[in-house]
Amino acid sequence: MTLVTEVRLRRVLDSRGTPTVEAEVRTESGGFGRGAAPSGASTGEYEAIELPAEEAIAKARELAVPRLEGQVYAGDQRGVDGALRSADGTDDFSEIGANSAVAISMAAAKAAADVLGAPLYQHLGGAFRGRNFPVPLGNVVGGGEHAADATHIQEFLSAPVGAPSVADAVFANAAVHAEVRDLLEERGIAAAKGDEGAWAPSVDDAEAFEVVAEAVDAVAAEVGFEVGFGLDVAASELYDADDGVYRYGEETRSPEEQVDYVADLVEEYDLVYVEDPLEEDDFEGFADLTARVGGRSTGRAGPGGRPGRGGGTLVCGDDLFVTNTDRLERGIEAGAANSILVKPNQIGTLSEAFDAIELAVRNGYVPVVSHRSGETEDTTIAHLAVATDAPFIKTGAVGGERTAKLNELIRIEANA
Ligand code: 2PG
Ligand code: MG
Repeated sequence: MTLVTEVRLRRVLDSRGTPTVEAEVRTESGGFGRGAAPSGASTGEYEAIELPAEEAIAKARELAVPRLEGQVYAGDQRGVDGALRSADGTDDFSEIGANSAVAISMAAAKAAADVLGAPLYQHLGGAFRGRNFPVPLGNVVGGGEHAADATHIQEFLSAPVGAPSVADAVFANAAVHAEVRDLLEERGIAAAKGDEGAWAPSVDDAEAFEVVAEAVDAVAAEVGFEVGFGLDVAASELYDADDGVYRYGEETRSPEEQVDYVADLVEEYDLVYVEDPLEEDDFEGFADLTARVGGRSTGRAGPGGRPGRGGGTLVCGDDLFVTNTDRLERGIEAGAANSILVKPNQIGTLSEAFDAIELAVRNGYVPVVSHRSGETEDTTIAHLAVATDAPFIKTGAVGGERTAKLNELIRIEANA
């Protein structure tokens, strides 16, 4: 029934106005699915390779489509993803492009769900999923590679860990975003928005901490549940490998100082979450920081007692792990981090993103499903988070390509 009969590929726009790959998959029984690849700006060195959209499409048409049409079943996700792997023939999808691969992988999953007449999360996760929803981490202030002349730390994330529902959490993040705007205005600071819709004021990181701390406290008092905050330091972008230091403008920090700095921030602001606090090759530094803050006792209550929602600070590897099970295994051995960011396009297929999540959960690492800074209206990651019971999702706070995912979560929760 789900035999793939047609795979179409085209260029569409992403949220930065850059061409990206969109795939459509049709099946024998009339099933239809469409998926579009996101794209990073602060990409990890070890990510699967994104090719220019036109090239990725040409290569996928030549090498992958003939191995899919009439050959594989959309309902057999591993079959589809295995065909993509063998069509490509490299470790990093440099032949057909991880952007073509992930678009096709997601489109096939949606086509299979269409044949079933079931929501995507149910097809991916099974009949018993759909009861737990991720806490959305909402980017409210940011800089780094996502905005010029703004903070050095890439993302300040609102984390409504006490929200009774995903809808409450989504609205709390939007309220923090609005509160930040008001607080900046009071301080006479003008702010444009960065790539993910976060405010990108020309302030130093210390001032951003003040503003975000005040904003989350104000919103927590208003909504009556705990709203914490977290960071994506995106430290690989700050790291100067020649000199072995992290550069915050004029200021520099040695790797040891960087660990101290982040540990102090965690204590001072009771941070829920810290992503990429160190550069992508520093497994040891990650292990040091995790030993210091990963098991902190915060007295934070986790709704439903779900792992990762209560207790210590999450130290999350994004560029460190790149959704890659080999790198995650290395991290597990080293005790580096206690959480992994999961971005399907970093590895190229949904099957491998699932594998990373399963390996993480088996080893007590908290998976955080994530968008990219360049996004489309595609909502697959919302379903992926529900399908895998992921305790967190990072997908922005405002902006159409972000609200596409957030509103999808609200719908899934309402219909579950
Ligand atoms: C990150 C992501 C998403 P980018 O670093 O986590 O926020 O950014 O997609 O630019 O890598
Ligand atoms: Mg990151």
